Amino acid sequence: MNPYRKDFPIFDGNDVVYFDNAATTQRPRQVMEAMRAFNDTCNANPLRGLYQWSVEATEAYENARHTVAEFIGARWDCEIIFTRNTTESLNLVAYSYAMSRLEAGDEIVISILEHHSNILPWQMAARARGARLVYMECLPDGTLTEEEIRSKITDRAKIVAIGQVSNVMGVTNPVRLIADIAHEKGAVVVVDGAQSTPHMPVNVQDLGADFFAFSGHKLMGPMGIGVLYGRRDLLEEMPPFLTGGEMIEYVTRESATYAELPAKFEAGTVNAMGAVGLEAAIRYLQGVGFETVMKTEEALTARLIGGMRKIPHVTVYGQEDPARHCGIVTFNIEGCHPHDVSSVLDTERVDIRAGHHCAQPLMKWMGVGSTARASLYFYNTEEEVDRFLDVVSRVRGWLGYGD
Ligand code: C6P
Repeated sequence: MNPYRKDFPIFDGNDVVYFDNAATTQRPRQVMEAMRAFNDTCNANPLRGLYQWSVEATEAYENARHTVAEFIGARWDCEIIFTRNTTESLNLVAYSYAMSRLEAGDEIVISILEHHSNILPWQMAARARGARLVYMECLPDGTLTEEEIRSKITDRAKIVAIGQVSNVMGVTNPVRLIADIAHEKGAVVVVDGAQSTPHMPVNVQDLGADFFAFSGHKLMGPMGIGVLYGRRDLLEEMPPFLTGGEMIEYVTRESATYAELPAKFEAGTVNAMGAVGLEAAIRYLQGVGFETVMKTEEALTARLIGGMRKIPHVTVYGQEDPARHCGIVTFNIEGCHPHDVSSVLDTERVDIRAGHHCAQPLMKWMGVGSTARASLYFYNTEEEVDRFLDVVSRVRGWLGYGD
């Protein structure tokens, strides 16, 4: 039995197979306990009050920032901006950095593998500034080649925005190589770490990321807390994204000066309890250890993909090597709409995602309208994989096919 399962109350007393971890992960007791402790001992508006509860709430919030900074290898705590999620983090960069820096004719380079959250903010900025959005195309298995990367990142590139792990293919992109090439051309590098941070050690400096975004809820933290890492010198020069309370230094009737980092980018009352929950999730993940996370996921993914390959009429997308899936297995069953596949699986309490996975340009490139997707985490088990395979092997029968 998986030794971590007992930490997750949601798995108690039911036999749900939860394979939608790329959408959101389950939370261990320890995360809820940390949030409860905040709630029960020092809940007050942080960064404002001069009384004890507010001071303690501020301390808890800033400790969480420090933990996040260490977790992803930031040099300074003030390089960590708390947001709602990856989507908001990427929008912050687009609205603040791109909108203030881009000029007509500049290029923003992204890849065809991107999630809508790493496409739409750049479409918006490109449209507003007269810049061009350029796509790096991948091979059929989701790989970006060095040749393709070099051919698309030219002297005109000012921003290169890349997902570290694709939420559809599960492939890990060569972020360091992309960053080196982008920096040679004078572009900044924005990394969407939504699908990588929960599964592998991340160091923003080793990656060469100028900005790095991720969401708490995908690594066992609460929903509504996310992170933007930004290089200090860049953040210092950028205009605020949202304005209002707590992000100011001084306000007159007509104008305002802004607070120093990170407050400049955290307008309004912050999600301190969410940050505390995220910190607890990071501590929990560190307790499990990435070696265990990766080894467990790799073994489960190999079992799952190996089983899928034996089932007739099933197409698995992405790389041959299960180790290169980051626990994400996207598939289709011939003749069956992915929504039907998901509904049939649901009747057996097997939870997967079906649809376009917020990656419609990639779906179009793959030549499909939608797919089904199973996504694993280290708390899943071999028994669950076997149950999933058993149900998948019976889907066509359920839907009326004879074979
Ligand atoms: N992908 C999935 O099922 P938010 O919603 O802001 O926390 O994360 C957005 C996001 C950004 N980039 C990538 C690569 C992602 O996978 C996601 C979220 C979920 O695949 C929900 S669509």
